[in-house]
Formats: sequence, C-alpha cells, structure tokens
Amino acid sequence: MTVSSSRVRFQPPRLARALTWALALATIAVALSPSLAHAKSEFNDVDQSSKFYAEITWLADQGISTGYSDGTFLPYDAITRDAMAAFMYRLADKPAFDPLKRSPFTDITTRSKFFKEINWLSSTGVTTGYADGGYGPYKSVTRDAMAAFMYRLAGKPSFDPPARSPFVDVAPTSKFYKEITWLASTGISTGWSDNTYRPSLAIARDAMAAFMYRFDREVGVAGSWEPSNPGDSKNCSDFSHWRDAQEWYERYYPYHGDIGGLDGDGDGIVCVSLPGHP
Ligand SMILES: [Ca+2]
Repeated sequence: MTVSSSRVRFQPPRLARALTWALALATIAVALSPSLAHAKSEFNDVDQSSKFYAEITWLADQGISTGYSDGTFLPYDAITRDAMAAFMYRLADKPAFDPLKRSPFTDITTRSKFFKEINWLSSTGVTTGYADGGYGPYKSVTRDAMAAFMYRLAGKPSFDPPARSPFVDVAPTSKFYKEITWLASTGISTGWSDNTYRPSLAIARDAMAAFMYRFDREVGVAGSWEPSNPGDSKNCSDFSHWRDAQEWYERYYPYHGDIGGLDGDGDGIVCVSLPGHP
C-alpha cells in the first residue's frame, strides 16, 4: 500500500510532463502538416516545382520511402531492385512473416540491406529472381520488369492481352507482353506519345513514386499472400533432388514454419542427404 500511494504521489508531475510533451508534439505536427506547409517535401532535393512532387510526398507520407540518411530522395537516380522490394513490402503494409534463415538468392545474404523485404517479395512469388539464382539487388528496375512485378503484386488479375500490340516496340511475343499490356490497361503506365513503351528503360525513383501512387489508386495490393498450410505432408524421401525439397520448405517456412520437419538442425538447409545439396 505504501508503494502504491507513493506512486500516486508522483503521478501528477509525470502526467503534467506528458501533457506538455503531447502539446508540444501536436504543435510541431500541425506546423509540419502538408496541408499547411506544401512548399517543401520531406526531402531536401524535392520541392513543389519537382515533377511528381505530389506522388513523392505521398510516398513519404505513407512511409513507403524514407529517403537517404542525408535527407535526399535522389529523384533522378534509377530505382534499384532492392529498394523496389522495400517500397512494395511497405506498400503492402508490411505483412507479418518469418524471413528465411538462409538467403534463397546467391547474391544476397540474410544480412544484406532489405533482405527481409526481398525475401517477402520472393515468398509471395512477386519475384523469382534470375535464372542464375541471383536477385540482382543493385540492378535498375526496367519498365518491363516493373510491369511483371506490379501484375503479380495485384494478385495476377485475369486479363486477355490484345492480339495486336498497342506499342510499336513491344510485340505480342515479347517477354512480359501480357503484364505490359495489363499495366497499360490500368492507366498506371500508358507509354509515350510515339506509341513506344520502352521496355528496357530503367525507371527513375521519381517515376516509380508516380507508378506506385497510381497502382495504389487504380489496383491495390492483393489481399492475402499466405499459402494454405499443407501440414506435415512431406519427408525428404518424397523429393528426388535437394533443390525441390529446399524450394518446398522456402515456400511454406515464412508462414507456417518447418511443418515438414525437413530441417532437423534448424540452419535453414533441408535434406542434406539428397543429391544436389550445397
Ligand atoms: Ca538443416
């Protein structure tokens, strides 16, 4: 009782301090509110005269981009594939999942920047990486790849691509033709006035802000990414090659753990008895 009464005695000053702080923070929040102070963005290299100013401001307000530690956004730099993974994970409201204990890509480790975000993107099938096993984190995002990323992020909506291409530089046989024409049909990217889409062009960070803004408005991230729980339905002997067992485990682990019990020692590498294990 004496302890609790002494606590009560100290509460009024603490409460008063808390109220003072709340008032001070509220004042700062009002002062920084975008509706009252539109002249400058959160970034010192972006202002109202910048192309895509509203979209970049939206990106910052949503917490999708925090920019660089020196306060810049670097709007004209090409967006890299690791940063895009981070943008997309945040656009999806940071879904809960357990990252793998071992990187599924040969060119990043679990300690690489944005590993969690890249792993989320691969756990959802939005990215499969390259055929050589890499993710290419520092490579620029090209416009054709963006179409594929966004089509998958939208949950692969049903879409019949037009028989005749709306773009002079994209043929119906081109890589990602369906995804590119889908993106155009949504209005997210309609290409240039000369009827080109410029599929291999790298996307600048300011343009990516605009694409993500339109994606959020016009399409939205698919609802749930969680694969249904297959239960303890697999043993190592059910796989003929290590890679198949590892991929099965990597698909379910982030959402359901090691349900098959394939990783006895918990190091993220399953079924080392199978041919092909590293
Ligand atoms: Ca193991």
